[in-house]
Amino acid sequence: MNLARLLSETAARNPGKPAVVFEGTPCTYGAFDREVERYAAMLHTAGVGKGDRVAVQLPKRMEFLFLHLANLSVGAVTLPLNTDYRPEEVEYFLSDSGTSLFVTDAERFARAAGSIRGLRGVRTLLLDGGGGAGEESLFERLSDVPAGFRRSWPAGGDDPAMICYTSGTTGRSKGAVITHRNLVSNMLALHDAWEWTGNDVLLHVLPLFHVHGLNVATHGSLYAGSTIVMHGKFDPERAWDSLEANGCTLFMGVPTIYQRMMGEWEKRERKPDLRGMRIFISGSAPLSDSLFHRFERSTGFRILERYGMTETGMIASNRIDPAHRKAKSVGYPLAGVDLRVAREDGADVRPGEVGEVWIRGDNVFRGYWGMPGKTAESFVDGWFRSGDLGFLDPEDGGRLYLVGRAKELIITGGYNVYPKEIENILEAHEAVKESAVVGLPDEEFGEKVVAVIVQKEGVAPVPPETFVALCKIHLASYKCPRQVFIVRDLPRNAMGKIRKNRIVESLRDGKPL
Ligand code: MLC
Repeated sequence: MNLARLLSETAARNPGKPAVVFEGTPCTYGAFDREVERYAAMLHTAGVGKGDRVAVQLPKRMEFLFLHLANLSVGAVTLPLNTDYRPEEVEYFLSDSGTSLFVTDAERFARAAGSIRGLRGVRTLLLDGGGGAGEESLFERLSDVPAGFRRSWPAGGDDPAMICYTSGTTGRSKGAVITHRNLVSNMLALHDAWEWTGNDVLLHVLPLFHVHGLNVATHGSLYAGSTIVMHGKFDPERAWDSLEANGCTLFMGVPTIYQRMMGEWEKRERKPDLRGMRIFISGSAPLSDSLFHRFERSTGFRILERYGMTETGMIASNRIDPAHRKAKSVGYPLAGVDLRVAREDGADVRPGEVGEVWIRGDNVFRGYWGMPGKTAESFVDGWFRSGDLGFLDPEDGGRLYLVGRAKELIITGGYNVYPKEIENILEAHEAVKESAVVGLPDEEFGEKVVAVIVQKEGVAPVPPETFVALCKIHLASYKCPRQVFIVRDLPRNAMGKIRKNRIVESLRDGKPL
């Protein structure tokens, strides 16, 4: 049960059919599979083998996909990295994971070189030519597959296939170790749930460095033998044009993407012809009922909302029958996924009551890389504690609704951000006494990151922009505060704990803290 092997088998059944059309250039299943093999041979020659971590920080392009599946073919583990990560974030991921090969482009490498060259045991390959200081070039290393080389797919089952870093409650990101079994079981469950076939054409506008764009959209489509029309970057105007021109049947996005698609739809006099379309799927962040209804009123399609997490892959989905898609509900657990709603003491809630969503099944990850303590905290008797609060509707066959979070997580445009990571950066500034980072409701991004800062007494006041600029040095843009407020005090409860709910309410309603 090696994911790359399964995909290679699909490729062998559809050699002449386009697997991916990237920015207008088709790549057939046959050509795709040959490239994966060539990349696998290159990795093998470079000494990359079972269990080795290969970090990939590349713009969205075909090479990303070839390399990822080649890693899995030689038993190595892919660490997909957000292209926006700053050098010190990258350094942490490489050193924490013990990465042996880092593949990136010259531009990113130039920024990060200072931090990365100090890491021992990390070899770097650059996509677009060697670096000034002698880094090797990926393309120069790629050659014809040497005689005698065959992919042997030495990893499978419970062996790791990917390590995906997720933001952490304590400010340190955690690497979720995802196995072949996790990937394959989840892919098969979605294949059935969404009745995916070789006739499907998926418009792909998501980043490849996350579970949504890579595992759900790309693996799923390559397994079904369907065609992916891939855009390098999401643009609402191009997305509608492409859905129509390519007769697409599937689309996947986060709510921010649907929000922007609606804006574009409403501007157009001639609406796109969506005759071929089967399903618009949304995930990674809650879809508001107003957007669900607005989309349906305009396009005639009910968005199918599903629920997942990096640690668990996809958990629940609304049904393929539009009559069984409901606003604000993420549907029913997928085949093979056990789900329960637990009280704080771990007992089941009464039917219909709110509690924490716990998950068990082949889809659930193995643990956090090198963090046995954090892993142990996340599981109870084999159940993964999602941190999401929800309830099952007993009147509607146990349909799942999510209503909030047990932990302080901000989801902005489909990216997860834990406040601690930003607070740590702010509080390292000499003028900052304390800070609180919260998520405020935002029409476009769902939530936006906002910081509230108390300055130390007796130091010259520092303007808010300085703090935004400071964050931008250390953190990817999506984590940086959109607004910074300087206040005299933070509201606290009787225990002295900062009342973040109060901060959110005050800022939202424009009241003083
Ligand atoms: C971009 N920016 C964001 C942001 N995306 N800020 C906050 N939150 C975000 N999500 C920043 C940019 O860096 C830039 O900052 C500014 O906002 C304007 O950028 P933009 O050009 O308007 O943004 P764009 O590049 O178009 O990106 C928007 C987006 C993107 C919605 C297309 O965020 C996106 O692709 N989101 C999908 C994320 C995703 O795939 N999540 C899946 C996680 S997996 P500045 O300062 O530089 O101007 C998962 C499991 C599951 O959660 O169930 O799926």
